[in-house]
Amino acid sequence: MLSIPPARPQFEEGTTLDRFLLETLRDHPEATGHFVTMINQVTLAAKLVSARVNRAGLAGMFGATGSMNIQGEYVQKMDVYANETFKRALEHAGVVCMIVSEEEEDIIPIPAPFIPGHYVFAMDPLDGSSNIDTNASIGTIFAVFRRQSTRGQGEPRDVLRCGRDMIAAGYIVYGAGTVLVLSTGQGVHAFTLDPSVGEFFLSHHDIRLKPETRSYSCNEAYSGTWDERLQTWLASTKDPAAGWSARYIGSLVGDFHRNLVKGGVFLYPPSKKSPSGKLRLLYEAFPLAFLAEQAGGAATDGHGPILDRTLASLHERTPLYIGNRATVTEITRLLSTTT
Ligand code: AHM
Ligand code: MG
Repeated sequence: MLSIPPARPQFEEGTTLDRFLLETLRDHPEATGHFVTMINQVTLAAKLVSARVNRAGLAGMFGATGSMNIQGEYVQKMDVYANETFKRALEHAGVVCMIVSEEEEDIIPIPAPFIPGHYVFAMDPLDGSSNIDTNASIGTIFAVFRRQSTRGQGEPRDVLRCGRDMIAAGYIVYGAGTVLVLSTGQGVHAFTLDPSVGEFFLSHHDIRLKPETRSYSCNEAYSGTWDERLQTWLASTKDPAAGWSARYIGSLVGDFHRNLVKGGVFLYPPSKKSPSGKLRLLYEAFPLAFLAEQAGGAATDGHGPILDRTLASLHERTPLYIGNRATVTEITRLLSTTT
């Protein structure tokens, strides 16, 4: 009798990011070439930034440049390096028509003689950069839209979009290891860089956020100026019987990644210091909300889903409540009740 070998799992150990994309995007041949090229350029930049982050202390890359960005924040040397590296990697590949970066006030057009492509790429090139000098996790966050205009360098309407128009989103966290987390709308998958061969390999397939986990991440020192209903909720987490714990790195990408893997909710409410919230809608809240929803979690601005918002200006800020669905829903319900 013939024995039939067990079916090969679709994604066996050693699946590279490239192979994963080609197999999962097989039904979208029109997108495959350009999209995969764009992600390949993202991974090239990520490897360069990862290598520089690992050597930051030796390469004289700790500390600030002495100048401030358009957000009024001190620019770190690594912010500049990451911004330039991602721009250089993407501009010549013929796949994006424009780039938007936290580090630059205006839309960054694709310079001649390079050819503008199908996609809009919005990024926070180095989130949590104030943590560089401490070796804590930092990261690059990105959102991808398909352009609406049909030719040329792209127009503001290509980026002033509803969050639900995103076709892909992800981040790279530079921590104890370098991990790329990506969604193209078919679940959330993580790829870990093996620095010895310079490849990203699938390490976490179809990550799911549990419906509920009792862990929160926020800058609690600001809670004295939060909405009182939120202060009451926060006080309730101090009941030992409720079983809560707190984890806060102060690096959105690091905190979100931890919560994605272990469970938890991240909050950055409006405070006296940041009345509209601190985080930016386009390249922080939108992409992480895309990932959270794809993983079965939720993300709101305290009133409704982040992804239902439409961007009014490039660097618009928003409050953010993101992570396990039950806690995000509870907080949003509390904030929506009239006092
Ligand atoms: P950045 O994009 O300039 O690094 O600022 C955003 C960072 C987030 O990573 C983090 O969640 C937040 O700022 C921390 O803010 P705070 O120091 O107010 O807690
Ligand atoms: Mg940031």
